[in-house]
Amino acid sequence: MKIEQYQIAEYNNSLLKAQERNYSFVAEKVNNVSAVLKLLQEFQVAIPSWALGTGGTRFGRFSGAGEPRSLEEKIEDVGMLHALNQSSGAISLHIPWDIPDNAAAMKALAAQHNLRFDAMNSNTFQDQPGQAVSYKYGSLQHTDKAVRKQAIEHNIEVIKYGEALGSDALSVWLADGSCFPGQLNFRGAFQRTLESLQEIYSALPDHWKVWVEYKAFEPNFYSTTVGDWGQSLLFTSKLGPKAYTLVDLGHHLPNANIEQIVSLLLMEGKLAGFHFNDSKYGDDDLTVGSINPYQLFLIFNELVDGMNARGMNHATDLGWMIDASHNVKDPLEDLLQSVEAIMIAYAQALLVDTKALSAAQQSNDVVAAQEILQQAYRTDVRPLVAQARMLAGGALDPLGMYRQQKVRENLIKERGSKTVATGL
Ligand code: PSV
Ligand code: MN
Ligand code: MN
Repeated sequence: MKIEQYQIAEYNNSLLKAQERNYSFVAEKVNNVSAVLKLLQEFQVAIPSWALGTGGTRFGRFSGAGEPRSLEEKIEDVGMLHALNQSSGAISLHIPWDIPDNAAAMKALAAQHNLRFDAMNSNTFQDQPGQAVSYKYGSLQHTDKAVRKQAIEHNIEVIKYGEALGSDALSVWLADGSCFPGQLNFRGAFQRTLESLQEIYSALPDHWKVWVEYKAFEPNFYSTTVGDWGQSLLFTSKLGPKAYTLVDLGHHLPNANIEQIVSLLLMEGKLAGFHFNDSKYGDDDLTVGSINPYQLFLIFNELVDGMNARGMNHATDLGWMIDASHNVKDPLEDLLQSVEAIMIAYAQALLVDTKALSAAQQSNDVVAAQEILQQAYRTDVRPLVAQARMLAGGALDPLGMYRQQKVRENLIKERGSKTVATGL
């Protein structure tokens, strides 16, 4: 299923009048609107290969129909999303869920769809068939050297796959931890994990980075060895300049002030980037912006402010990725919604009057500071985002066009109704 440029142009024509009206209404209130449009067009969010199929819960998985049966089909799905929104120009692979057997061919296929390969994700949280030793009691932290060695070698293998694909980052999330008090010596687990990470670090090619993702709980429910940003920062500081801390929005304890964490990691030059999702209770992996869009805006506000202060390129200097998966939605529709929510939050953050905010902060005008942020947040920036997308060659309303083109129905015809994509 491919969406052609002429179809997008035709679709946009049907919406153009309304778009022009809505766009001019918001554009006249924005200073330097062309700079905002340019930043929006440059911003790209990577799609995880494991989010293209229906996600499971630990109680069951209700597979959707027309799911991608191979990595090729996953790349095609992301290519289709990118054609629609022009903001999903990268794919992130999880090994061994999506092993690129023929890396050159995969790279060529991705390039045909204007996609690049984002960070590579290793998996030492599941045992694979034929594996010599088990990760039941952890991987890089394990008390048995043979398990640690197996996990280190797996990560090095993932780097090799990534090199062949043109990726430049390894993303490590560890399920390591403990389920009961007394099960683990915390310092011992930390030291062993650090030594293992150091071996992986020393296998990184020159221009590569390693991202250490933290998570408060699950699957371990008493302690997690990389449990919060402090522990991740401790690892990444000890590892060296190629190591950064990855923030997954769903990996905090309830009500954590994620925007403050982001601000300080950025200040220290240790922020790797994001796994975007949303949550109400835990690592819910819900659609970005579906539960707490104000928090997402506040995070982007810190990002824009912090990245500008450090002279960073918004589009390329951090890793932007979605990490969500759904049991009840069409995964492609869900991804379109997530990317849209990210673009909206980013656009709102670009509208913040930073000079006025800084003055309000300086004079402790609390009310003015709040008003300035909310003024940006309460602006309906959707026509701005749509305008940027149309200028880049995308559809004014990607989800609307997806439905109009009956993409899912066509994928079911092509692939069948009983397909199950690899992933969790
Ligand atoms: C773990 O909850 C996580 O967020 C990590 O990023 C994994 O790689 C991913 O989810 C797998 O779904
Ligand atoms: Mn994640
Ligand atoms: Mn997660």
